[in-house]
Amino acid sequence: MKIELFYSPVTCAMAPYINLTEAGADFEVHALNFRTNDHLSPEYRKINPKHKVPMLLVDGERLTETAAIHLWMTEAFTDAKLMPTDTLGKAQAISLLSWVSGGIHPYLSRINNPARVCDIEGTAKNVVEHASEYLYETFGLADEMLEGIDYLMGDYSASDAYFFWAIRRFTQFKLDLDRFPNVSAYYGRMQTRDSVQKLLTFERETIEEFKRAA
Ligand SMILES: N[C@@H](CCC(=O)N[C@@H](CS)C(=O)NCC(=O)O)C(=O)O
Repeated sequence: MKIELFYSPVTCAMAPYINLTEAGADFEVHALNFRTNDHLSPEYRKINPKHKVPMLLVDGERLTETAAIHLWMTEAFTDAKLMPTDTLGKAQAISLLSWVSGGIHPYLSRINNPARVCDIEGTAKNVVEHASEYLYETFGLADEMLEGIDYLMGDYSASDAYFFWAIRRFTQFKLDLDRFPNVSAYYGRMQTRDSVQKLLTFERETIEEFKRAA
């Protein structure tokens, strides 16, 4: 089976990178440079009209959306135990992935680029404030969920890599993680995983490569 991951540094495409690594999968990475708008190129739009990452090609078949990508990965690499196997447990795992995808990610995106939500002059600050307030509420929920457990589902599972990305973006936007001691400890715990360290090294190398090519 040929697995190709379309990835860009700092983006949520780090989640499938981490989980493919957790699964011991053999995969090829196509790194897109968002700074030079690789994702908006006609070539990439042809293979992914959504012009987003992550995207997988599995034996040439396209798969987009982080939750679906992880559902596929879980079934393709059963030994990796990326989600529980019982029906309810699997649905709860998808629920967590969907929560990050629909309930957290869009608010991080609007802090990253407020004009995408509203480009009326003078509104950017307000967009960022509303998104931040919402994220503080959401991270409060995550903090409660993580009380007394190491990972979102107790043991490590697919959604942890996606939430890890969200926390990283949260800190990159200078939001205050110290308000959430359980999330903060979890963020540190995630960084002790070999898969996360491998991703962070790969990310650094990719950014260096982009700089050299500029
Ligand atoms: N709903 C998608 C969201 C993916 C997404 O928004 N990816 C961002 C990077 S974190 C992206 O590729 N943005 C580029 C663009 O929107 O043009 C998923 O769950 O995978």
